[in-house]
Amino acid sequence: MADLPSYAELCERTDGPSGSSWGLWGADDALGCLNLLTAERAVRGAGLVRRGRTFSLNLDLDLPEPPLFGRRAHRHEVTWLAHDVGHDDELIDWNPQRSTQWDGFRHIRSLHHGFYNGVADETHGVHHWSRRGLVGRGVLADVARHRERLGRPLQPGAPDIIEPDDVLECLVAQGVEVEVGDILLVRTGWLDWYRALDAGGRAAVAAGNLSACGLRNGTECAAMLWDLHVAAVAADNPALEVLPTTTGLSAAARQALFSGTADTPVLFLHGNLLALLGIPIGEFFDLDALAADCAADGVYEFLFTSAPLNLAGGVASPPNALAVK
Ligand code: UVW
Repeated sequence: MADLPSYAELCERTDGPSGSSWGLWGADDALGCLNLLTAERAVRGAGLVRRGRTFSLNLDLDLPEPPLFGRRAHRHEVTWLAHDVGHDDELIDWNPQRSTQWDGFRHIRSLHHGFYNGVADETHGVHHWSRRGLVGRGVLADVARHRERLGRPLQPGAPDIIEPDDVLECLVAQGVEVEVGDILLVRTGWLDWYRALDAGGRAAVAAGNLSACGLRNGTECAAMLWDLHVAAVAADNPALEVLPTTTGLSAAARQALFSGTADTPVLFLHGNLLALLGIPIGEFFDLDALAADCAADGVYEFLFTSAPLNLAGGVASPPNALAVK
């Protein structure tokens, strides 16, 4: 896919929604940019393993606690098997989006055009991703460290916007380039900040109208990510994008959003990435140990693997993600 169109070209198309990649991988495609994870790119990723140092990128399933966005806290019950020979597990009321997650293409649609690629809602599901498996080259953009070094530290608990240039300049400062089909991991420092909160602080985060630093909403970061031709993007914060998602919008744009006249992607990065471009979004990825290692050895590229759940029709999944250096 050396000839992938630019985001500007996608905006000019008339044979599908403007700013969409619909049809690029076929009319019935449910993988989106995961199509970029070719066998060659898996080999490229595997070639980056030098020390065998492995980083699990999954949070404890019980975090955040309390859950955010009004999601329910599951119960984990360990039951006894007959004759007390051992145990089974039961997860009751478990929401795969409580903790570290991939948002699948059923999560957010374009109100005007529908779900990714214009295929029926029910044909999507994380089972497609599970059967493919995600293996390739991962790249970390440690924007939190970068901004700190610049003397402009991000404010994790505030609607502090990360601009496309913050990400691009961070990559340059780290001396690493994103290649076509990479999985880009963006560290905002939100999780590090959240972990330092006591129970009262965590309850306040869950109770309020959540504010969190993140990528600029709307189309600018979508354009940047598409033009890098990433296979997927993930961050250590609650939504990848800044929260509230209305941050920085004009009064007219807010009115358009709430009256339903504006389409979701125009205002909401989720809408652009999931519904229009087919770029999976990862949230609550635990990047702190990986980032410390990258800062220590100056190597920001690694083998990335992820095995989502084989959940037919699933909206989201824990990534079961690893980075190996
Ligand atoms: C938002 O959509 C803001 O977050 P999530 O993907 O967790 O639902």
